Amino acid sequence: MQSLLTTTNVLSHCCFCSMQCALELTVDGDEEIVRAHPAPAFPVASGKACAKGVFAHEHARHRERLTTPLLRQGDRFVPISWEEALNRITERFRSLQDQYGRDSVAVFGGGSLTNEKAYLLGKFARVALGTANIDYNGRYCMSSAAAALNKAFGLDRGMTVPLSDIPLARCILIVGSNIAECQPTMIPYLRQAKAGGAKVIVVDPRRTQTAKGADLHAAVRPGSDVALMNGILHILLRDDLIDWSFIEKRTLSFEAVRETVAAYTPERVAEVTGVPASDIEQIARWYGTAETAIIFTARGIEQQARGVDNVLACINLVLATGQIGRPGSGFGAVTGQANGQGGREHGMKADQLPGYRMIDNPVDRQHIANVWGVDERELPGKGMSAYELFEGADRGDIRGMFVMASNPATSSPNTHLVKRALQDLDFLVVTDLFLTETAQFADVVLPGSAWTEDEGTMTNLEGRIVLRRAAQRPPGEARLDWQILCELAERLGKGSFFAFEETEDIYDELRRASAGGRADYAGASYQKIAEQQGVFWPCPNESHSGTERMFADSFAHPHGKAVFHAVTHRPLSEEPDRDYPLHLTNGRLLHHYLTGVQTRRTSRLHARDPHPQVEMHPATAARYGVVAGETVEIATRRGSVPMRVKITADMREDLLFAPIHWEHAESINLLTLADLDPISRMPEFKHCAAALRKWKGDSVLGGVRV
Ligand SMILES: Nc1nc2c(c(=O)[nH]1)N[C@H]1C(S)=C(S)[C@@H](COP(=O)(O)OP(=O)(O)OC[C@H]3O[C@@H](n4cnc5c(=O)[nH]c(N)nc54)[C@H](O)[C@@H]3O)O[C@H]1N2
Ligand SMILES: Nc1nc2c(c(=O)[nH]1)N[C@H]1C(S)=C(S)[C@@H](COP(=O)(O)OP(=O)(O)OC[C@H]3O[C@@H](n4cnc5c(=O)[nH]c(N)nc54)[C@H](O)[C@@H]3O)O[C@H]1N2
Ligand code: SF4
Ligand SMILES: [Mo]
Repeated sequence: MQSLLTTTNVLSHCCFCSMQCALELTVDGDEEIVRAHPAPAFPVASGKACAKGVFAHEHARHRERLTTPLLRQGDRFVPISWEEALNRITERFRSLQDQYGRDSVAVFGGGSLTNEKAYLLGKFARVALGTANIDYNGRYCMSSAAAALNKAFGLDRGMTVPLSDIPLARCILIVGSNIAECQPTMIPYLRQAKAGGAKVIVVDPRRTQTAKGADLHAAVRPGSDVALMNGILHILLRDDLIDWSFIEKRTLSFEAVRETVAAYTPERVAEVTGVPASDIEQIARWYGTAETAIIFTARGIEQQARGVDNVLACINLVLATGQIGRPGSGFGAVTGQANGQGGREHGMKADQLPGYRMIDNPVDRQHIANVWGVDERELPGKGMSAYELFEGADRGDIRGMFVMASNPATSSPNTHLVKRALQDLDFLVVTDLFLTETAQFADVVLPGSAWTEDEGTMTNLEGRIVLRRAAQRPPGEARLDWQILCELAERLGKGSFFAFEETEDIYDELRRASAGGRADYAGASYQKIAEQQGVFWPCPNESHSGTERMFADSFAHPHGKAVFHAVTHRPLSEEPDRDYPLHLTNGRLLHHYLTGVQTRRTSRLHARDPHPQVEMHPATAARYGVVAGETVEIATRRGSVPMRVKITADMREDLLFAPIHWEHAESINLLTLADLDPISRMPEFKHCAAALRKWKGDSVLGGVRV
């Protein structure tokens, strides 16, 4: 009873997906979270949360939580003091930079960091270390969407409309996005739209939970989405379902697109995509005649070496029909990580400074140099992108690395190279909650802070900045991430640039740094965020309440117009052939999150899916003579992984699907391909050619030999 009397409720937001559902955490006198439930009054998920969110506080107090700094000694880690850890890191980074140059030490961040921490990590790289080389896991996530949005609209805010616009749409086209498992609390908005008469179309080679709720599912052949979108536009032109006045007044370069799509007849597109011509006609009719419409894309089409083209093909449909900038009409590249939106705005990206300023733009550089109080000439230039950092380490150009809140040994493509590169580094520091697969390569591991321990802001998939309050202190000697960065900066002789007392100080500096930039947070104070239940950026000043819907009157390019881009269908980097006859794709399961470091440590989530299973159609299983539960070998040109078989009729017969949530020998990235998109540098995660073989090794239980 005692603890009940002393409990307090803290308003927080889930640490996992981009919905950022509000959670009320009930904390007792010992700082234990005794209850977590969806906050009823917060607008985003209106009193809902999925199981991941409700149990998310469990991993923060898991017995394997890192509670002291660790130092590698041979094959073991031994606990050391903070003093020793920080001194050692400072000395090693300094000596590497003296010997090999400033850019030889790289920083790698993550999209689960708050805006404050993401901003600080960027400043830490550029000011404390003075290195050009910082990038983050969002390169593997939102980079193709970001590049396409910038090219077409001049600005990358994932969704141009708020979630509350979804029920106003009369047609919703979802391409390569499995909302039902990845943003489950968004489903009620789709249901409301359907109840209002909207047609929902899902384009996915698998009949996902999202597709099952749709009016039409197009089981597209992997990698053929550009052909499908061009085919739809071909029909819209043929049937004059085009908004000519919008094209004329608000866009540029339509003519080249018109010429390109002329060749994409329904018959030809049906052949390339495997989607029946009658379905292509139906999609075009529904999208082209709807009064209001939204297109959503996600990683299914973006995580390809032609990911930018894929998104541009979808945006061409939006612009040709003028379905943007009005209530219920817009485009959304559905952001993935908790702070996947904010994380890409404030300077963790190799080519960007805070507020979406560009690091190679002299005016942008000067603004940030003024806010930081440094000489503009001292700011480094553009660095290497995520996968390229590991290629750089493999070559010996990168000698030291500081990783915070990411597990790239598991989440990068073709991890054979990445692990070799991590192994070869002269000095690796990893700041995490757990001893991840990446941390196991480290020289020093630092115990950082969990989502329940950090105050700070996150920007959700709508562009809504929300405020998460701290509910407990880090366990043992674990420290708040931002304080670790400030301590290290101090030892690197740059303490005066990192003299922050609390997270709000960091945020207020971020607001100044972003002021006048494209992602402008200047007017979105903590107080306003709390009062308004989130603020949509851009919010340029104190009297501005934020921008829910983008591009009502003009786009963000200097000329104010949106730009069409003609794109053509091209084959995948690795199409199936005689040796590797199947497509291998991968993605998410409802109850796990990314490399599974957090969700596999939550008993009720882990129990749902303790090991990965490779999914295939019954006809595929029959063809290879395999049965459900049997262990098979999935082989690609990079390697092979044993996995148990799951049989489901909800997918194409030419496809295997494996989940991404496991490390070490169970990780799908031992098989994936690292071809990069020429513009976004996004790897071709989603597809490679694979062979399915009978497992000849030892008996395997979910990938673990017994
Ligand atoms: N439960 C859960 N939720 C999450 C996450 C998680 O790990 N677990 N992660 C979060 C993050 S970081 C992200 S980025 C998002 C990802 O969210 P999504 O992108 O929606 O998730 P994925 O499962 O990776 O891929 C989506 C779909 O793409 C399909 N696909 C594969 N190839 C193609 C193709 O060529 N064309 C088309 N049209 N579709 C294709 C796959 O079959 C899959 O159903 O989810 C976020 N939410
Ligand atoms: N094959 C394939 N590979 C993929 C994808 C795919 O679809 N297919 N998806 C890609 C995508 S979209 C993404 S986003 C990446 C994600 O790739 P990762 O960044 O590797 O993903 P996580 O598993 O979330 O790793 C985050 C780590 O940070 C820790 N952490 C979480 N919060 C904090 C914090 O506040 N502070 C500190 N210090 N640590 C924290 C967690 O314990 C965890 O170990 O994976 C990519 N890789
Ligand atoms: S994982 Fe996403 S949908 Fe589930 S509670 Fe967290 S933010 Fe909400
Ligand atoms: Mo992601």
